Amino acid sequence: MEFKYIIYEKSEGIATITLNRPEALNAFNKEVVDEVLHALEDVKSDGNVRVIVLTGAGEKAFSAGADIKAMKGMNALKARELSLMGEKLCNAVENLEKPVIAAINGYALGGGLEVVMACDIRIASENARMGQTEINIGLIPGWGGTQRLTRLIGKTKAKELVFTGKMIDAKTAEQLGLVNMVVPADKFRENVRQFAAELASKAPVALKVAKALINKGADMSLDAAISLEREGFGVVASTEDLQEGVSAFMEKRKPMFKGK
Ligand code: CO8
Repeated sequence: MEFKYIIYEKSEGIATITLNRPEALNAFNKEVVDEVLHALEDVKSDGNVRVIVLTGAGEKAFSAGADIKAMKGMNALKARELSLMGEKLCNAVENLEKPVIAAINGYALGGGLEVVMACDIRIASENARMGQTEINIGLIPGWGGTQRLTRLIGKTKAKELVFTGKMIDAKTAEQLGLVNMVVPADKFRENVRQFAAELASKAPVALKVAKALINKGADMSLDAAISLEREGFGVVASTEDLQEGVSAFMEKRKPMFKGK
């Protein structure tokens, strides 16, 4: 597929998907969502890809959310369609069996923040600004924001952000536990690359099972989730990569994991 609204690159086990509609601050329309979903399908079937970085083109925005201009005259059916579209995207990111890093290079607002929250790791540039700003245009988050935000930072702060629609800076987002780390703007791409490379060097099956356990287990009873962990542990323990990890430890060398 020819991509028009994203840049899709793969190198050294890292696939980078760059939202590329800077004239609209990388706002999501149907075409952007379709292209990201296509790239995620490719990532799924490419055994060489170990980790995905999702980011925005330009210095200004990761994404300013769903395309507001496409909402003019929107009826209930169209709104439902738009909501489903974002839900599909967020679920595809969350359920992908490889880690996804959100590299937040600027604004992540509305649907932009909702996509960020579906990622596994969030790295923000110091000049990033985040918010569930939908209330300012008379809307609510419709791509899982009320739920994922609450699960990430708790009801108290989630209500404050959703009710006021205010933007917060990267440091505040880090203090709230919304992002993993904040890095200087001039070292942003380099730091994201280093973090991605670190994840790409880990055992893929272990990463895949750990991601599924943390995501699924968070919505289960502790007892059921721990049982699930036991089963997952059994699967990971049966991989060739575990034997490689043990051998590498004993031979005092770096392990070379193959995802088997
Ligand atoms: N959609 C479409 N175009 C956008 C969007 C957007 N979300 N955000 C910015 N743009 C466009 C602007 O219209 C402008 O284009 P033009 O030059 O043609 O007028 C261009 O991008 C640059 O933007 P600004 O001139 O506004 O840049 P500023 O630096 O002055 O301001 C802001 C930057 C503060 C980020 C400002 O653009 C802004 O507030 N944007 C809107 C952010 C927002 O509210 N996002 C939430 C959207 S709603 C949503 O995501 C809901 C998801 C769930 C949907 C469920 C469906 C029912």
